[in-house]
Amino acid sequence: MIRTVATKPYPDQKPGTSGLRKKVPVFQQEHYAENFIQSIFDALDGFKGKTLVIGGDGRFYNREVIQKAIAMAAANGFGKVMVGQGGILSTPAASNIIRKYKTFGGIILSASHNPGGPHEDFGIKYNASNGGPAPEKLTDAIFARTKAISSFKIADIATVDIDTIGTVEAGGMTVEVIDPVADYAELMESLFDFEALRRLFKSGFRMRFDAMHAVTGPYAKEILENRLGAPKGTARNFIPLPDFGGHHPDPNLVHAKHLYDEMMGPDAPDFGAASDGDGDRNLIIGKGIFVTPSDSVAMLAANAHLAPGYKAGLKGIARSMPTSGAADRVAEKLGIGIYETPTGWKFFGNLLDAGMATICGEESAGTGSNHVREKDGLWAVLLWLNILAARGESAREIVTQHWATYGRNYYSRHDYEEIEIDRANALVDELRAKLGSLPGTSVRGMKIASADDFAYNDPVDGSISKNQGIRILFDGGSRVVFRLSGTGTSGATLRVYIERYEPDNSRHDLDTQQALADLIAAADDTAGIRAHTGRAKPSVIT
Ligand code: VG1
Ligand code: CO
Repeated sequence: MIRTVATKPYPDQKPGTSGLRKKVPVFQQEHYAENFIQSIFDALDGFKGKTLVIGGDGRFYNREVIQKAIAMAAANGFGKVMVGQGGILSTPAASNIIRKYKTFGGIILSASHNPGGPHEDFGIKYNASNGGPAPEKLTDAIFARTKAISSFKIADIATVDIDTIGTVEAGGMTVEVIDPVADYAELMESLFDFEALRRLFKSGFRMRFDAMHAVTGPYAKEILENRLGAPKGTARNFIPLPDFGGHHPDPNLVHAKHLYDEMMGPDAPDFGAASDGDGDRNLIIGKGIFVTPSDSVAMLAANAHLAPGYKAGLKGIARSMPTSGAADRVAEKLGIGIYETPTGWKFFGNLLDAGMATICGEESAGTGSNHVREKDGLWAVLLWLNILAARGESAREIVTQHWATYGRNYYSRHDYEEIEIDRANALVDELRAKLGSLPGTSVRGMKIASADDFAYNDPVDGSISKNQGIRILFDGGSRVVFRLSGTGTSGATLRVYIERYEPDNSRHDLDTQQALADLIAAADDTAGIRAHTGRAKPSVIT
């Protein structure tokens, strides 16, 4: 039986950088999840009888919302849902399933790298039939709907067994529970030289992959250990836990410090990597050398042709605006297009669909390609491995040679987390108001060449996205970028992105923070970070 349940809107269901993210207790309010899911369905057209993919990163409240989503999909007229066994689907795996089985779209339950548990974060995002995050037009429509919603539809069905692979009927709809790993592993096998990788591990190559008790555990175990023959224990923390073992599943130098320390230590393995809550981010650390995500995009693009899936070369490279310009130099050398988009993977979708870009990346540890429409943590790790195997060199050699060829973009991001929303807005408003007066003036002896608030004009559909981050560009190409996070769940997070290009090969081994010290000071002078936030230093430096 289908019930129509009366409800009242919640005013705060605005999808951020990737979907709606809130604390679990917020999601547990009566009809909160139902309202948002119904708003997604109401914003969509033409899905009657079609297939919806549902999965999540296994965090607390995942199973409950999956049951709601199944019952609501049935009531709203979907013909079928495909659910990852145990409710598990990494974000890139979900994207692949949507594309491979030509489904209508998918609902992914995740708050990515944010912590999980009864008092931590939860999230819902919708991906369209191309497998990518809902474009802005759709998220705007969903948000508009959340403000007007007055009822939702749900089928009265018993709890569906999502732990047994197979097909059942529920509320007049087919529910297929699928192996979350198989299709993804097959896709990876089609892109990379698994034979060469098997030989690499057989030769004694040692690696650590830290799944951080999040969704990539089963994927890494199957691909690295079972299919590629890496020794047992290569994948660590590989069992997804609802609270990620009490840690932030954020593969950065703060939350994956243990991996960093191991990779810098005397008995470091050859290669270290980690992924985040939903499996779309990657951390790459070679023996004794950390690879910044911005550099990683550039290095993967420069070497991608060594992997079978990319041997024909790249069509173009796309990077988010705050990501360093290292990839631009590679694109220039390859003679291919380079595109600068706002933060968030949804902006890459059109470029990938139009065949204008093959590899995309963000400074926030997201890298991916046209194989799916999401960033893909394990994909980046496997491409690195393929390049290491093909070149027969260490990560350190590859990185330092890259800098010698292209120069080095020193890069760092400073995050000021959980600051008061009013104070964060005041900082941005003040900065925005003086943008016009900055060009031509000097800070710390550096002349400002231009200052603006980034607007993106999508070359494919002509849509314009404004206010995507304040950029201050100095003579010589150094820059500082300011923007407020769209994924946080408490207070505001100010992100300050700092970049300086160093062509001189003899100056490529400086400490990053020291190399950027004058720009860091200039950022504070210009934006009054300390005065506005009341913080003497950032909460996280990457
Ligand atoms: C952050 C990152 C952004 C990334 C987004 C989603 O957004 O900066 O690059 O696309 O997270 O990543 P924000 O608005 O907080 O800066 V994930 O791994 O959360 O899907
Ligand atoms: Co993520």
